[in-house]
Amino acid sequence: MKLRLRKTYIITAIICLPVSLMMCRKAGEFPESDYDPRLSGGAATVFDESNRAFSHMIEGLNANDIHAHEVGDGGVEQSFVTAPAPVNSGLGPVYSNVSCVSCHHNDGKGNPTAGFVNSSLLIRLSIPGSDAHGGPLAIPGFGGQLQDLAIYGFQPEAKVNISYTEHTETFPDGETVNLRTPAYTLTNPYIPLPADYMMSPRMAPPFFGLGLIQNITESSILAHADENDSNGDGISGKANYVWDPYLQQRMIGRFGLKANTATLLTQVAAAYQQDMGVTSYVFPSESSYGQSQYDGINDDAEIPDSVLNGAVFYVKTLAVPARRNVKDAIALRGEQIFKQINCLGCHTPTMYTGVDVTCKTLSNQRIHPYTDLLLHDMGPGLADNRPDYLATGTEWKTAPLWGIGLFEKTNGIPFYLHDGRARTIEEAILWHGGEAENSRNAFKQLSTADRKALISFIKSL
Ligand code: HEC
Ligand code: HEC
Ligand SMILES: [Ca+2]
Ligand SMILES: [Ca+2]
Ligand SMILES: [Ca+2]
Repeated sequence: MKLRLRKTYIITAIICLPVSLMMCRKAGEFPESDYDPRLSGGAATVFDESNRAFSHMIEGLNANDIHAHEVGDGGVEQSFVTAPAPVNSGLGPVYSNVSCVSCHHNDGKGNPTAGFVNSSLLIRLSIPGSDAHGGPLAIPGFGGQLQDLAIYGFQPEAKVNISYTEHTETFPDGETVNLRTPAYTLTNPYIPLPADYMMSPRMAPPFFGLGLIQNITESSILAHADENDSNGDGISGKANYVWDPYLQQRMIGRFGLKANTATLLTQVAAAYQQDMGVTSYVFPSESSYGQSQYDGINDDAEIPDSVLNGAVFYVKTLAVPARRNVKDAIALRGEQIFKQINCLGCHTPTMYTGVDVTCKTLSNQRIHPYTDLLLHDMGPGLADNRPDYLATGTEWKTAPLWGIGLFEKTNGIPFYLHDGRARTIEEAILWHGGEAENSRNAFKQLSTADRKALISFIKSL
């Protein structure tokens, strides 16, 4: 393992050195031919196709940073336990899972079950209206997220029941695909739920490349927005703007499936507090604060600042896996089709990062996330009917497609879309509606060979 890792780092270094030397030039000054299409994360790319593909540190960190990354790596793997305990104390009283990686499997995606170890689905909750900052209105007694597990002596807020109904879609060549529509019901609430509650089921997305995402300038995200669809292609992406409770300001949203969080610090601190019931300097109160199950203990942070900061630094500095099969004729044909049927109207292939003075590897990079980080109406089939800041009940952030071809390796059984309903890439595409309806219909009409080519392109990412 060590040996192979060293080899992949050496290869990365050989490839990244000339790239980083070229970095003094401004983005956009490069002729296409200067680029290696494998470098999905620019200098922050790693060459590994194994089940650990999402778990590598970016190059170019100093000794302090490497230490912080390693502290974070340990931290995200730790399972929390009921207080008092000598280590990792403070789970709950109510929670959704016991560690980061039990939801984000192998630093990758999760699976769409609920209420079990290793299940990665959580339910966001609200009632109609919005809070003082334009965000979702929390349900009294439940807050903005459902915790479906509890430590001994406490009751989960409710249990989640998921059932699926299937229907079949047929391609013109006769090949069929089964699509499953999920239905969610909450059972055994610890107190009655209001009649008009709304829920948004969400499955854990991968961790890697997030330092790059954090570093894309706001103006280059807005450059892709087209709220009134002035170019008439049926696609009208818009940015989400959210309240950051730590910085106490309104900011562009980048993280979360509706771009509902602005910074990695808030995202990770909220994961500790809401997903695991673990308090920190960012969120010093338990998720159950103010509820009847609140344990009444005036909590100090249950994790030291170094653990929270380490976890943030860890996800910031995970490298993006390199693209594969870049010279494969079928995949290249698929790339043309991806353009032709306007998948790239939302899945923007190329973005540029700005400057991060603390990290050269994340600065001024040409990257290939295949997302515009914008919100799009995806139609009634994918709707959760729960607004989240500026995102309506039918809008979702374009899912990044980098690394998607490796989900089978990192997850065993891969699951796609915000709630994991899709089991194959074909299923995921067939669920596209709303602004993506034209692309979806064009996909459905492709010849067998073109359809397979498109899928093989996506699997090369
Ligand atoms: C119960 C399962 C669960 C646990 C435990 C969990 N997460 Fe998540 N994570 C999610 C889900 C679901 C989302 C999407 C949230 C949303 O859309 O609001 C997410 C989103 C994220 C994101 C944003 C990714 C992106 O591309 O936008 C980061 C970063 C993250 N989690 C880090 C962590 C860390 C670090 C921990 C441990 C401290 C953790 N998570 C624990 C389920 C989980
Ligand atoms: C209007 C914008 C838009 C267009 C056009 C579009 N997509 Fe998407 N795509 C999205 C959004 C938003 C999601 C996330 C939806 C969700 O999770 O419910 C997504 C999700 C996906 C996923 C699942 C990713 C994952 O990690 O689960 C795949 C695969 C995908 N798109 C491929 C395509 C292909 C191929 C095309 C062209 C046929 C296409 N998309 C066209 C916006 C778009
Ligand atoms: Ca706690
Ligand atoms: Ca709650
Ligand atoms: Ca448009």
